[in-house]
Amino acid sequence: MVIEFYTNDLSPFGRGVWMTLEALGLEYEKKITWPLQGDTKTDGFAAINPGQTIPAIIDGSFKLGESKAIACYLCNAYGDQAGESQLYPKDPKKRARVDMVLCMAYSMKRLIYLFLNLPEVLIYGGKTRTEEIGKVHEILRFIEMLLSPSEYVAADHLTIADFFVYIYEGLLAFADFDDYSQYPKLVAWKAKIAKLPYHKMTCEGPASALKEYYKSKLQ
Ligand SMILES: N[C@@H](CCC(=O)N[C@@H](CS)C(=O)NCC(=O)O)C(=O)O
Repeated sequence: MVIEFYTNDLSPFGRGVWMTLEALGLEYEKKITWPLQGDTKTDGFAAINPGQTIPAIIDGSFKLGESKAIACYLCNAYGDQAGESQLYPKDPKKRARVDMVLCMAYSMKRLIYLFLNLPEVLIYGGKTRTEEIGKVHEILRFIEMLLSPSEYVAADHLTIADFFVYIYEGLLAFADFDDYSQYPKLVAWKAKIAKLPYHKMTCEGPASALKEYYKSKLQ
């Protein structure tokens, strides 16, 4: 069965699901959806995701929204058959660690959005909030700490938590942030994620397209 995947390539949240679909080798059909053009505000879309945001999926008769819930569901439903059960480990303690980092990823995203002044810049134009740079370093210090006991953010192997943390942290490139001298583990981890076979498609092109758009809207 082909999974219907409501997203657009620029959505960081959608890209976390996109990486998961690719990591699991699932068949999916992208249904390109533009929130700013009102695509998520229709009754039809609300029936798929009452939260009226992308990403969302339809898998057979099952409809689901919220990027992290979708990534967890895909692993639960298809991880074993894909031979990728470690992406969202079943062991309660290992899984709890992935869940913890997924929850924390939301706070990271919030502070990175604060610094980049998103989504305001994209919608109305505006400036990067450079005065919030201290918050950025707090996040980077935190990721470095997550990477201290293990090579990945939530385990000693790749999990879906890596996808979301990687995508959110990568948004800092919009502001040409490159002050990574205090974060060697983070730099090594990013290089490993960048070698994933689906990285180019799900991360490189989409992130640089959104960066270009962000920069075009800066005032
Ligand atoms: N917590 C949600 C956030 C999703 C989200 O904000 N998506 C944006 C696009 S990148 C959206 O659909 N915004 C439309 C809106 O907020 O009305 C998730 O992780 O799925």
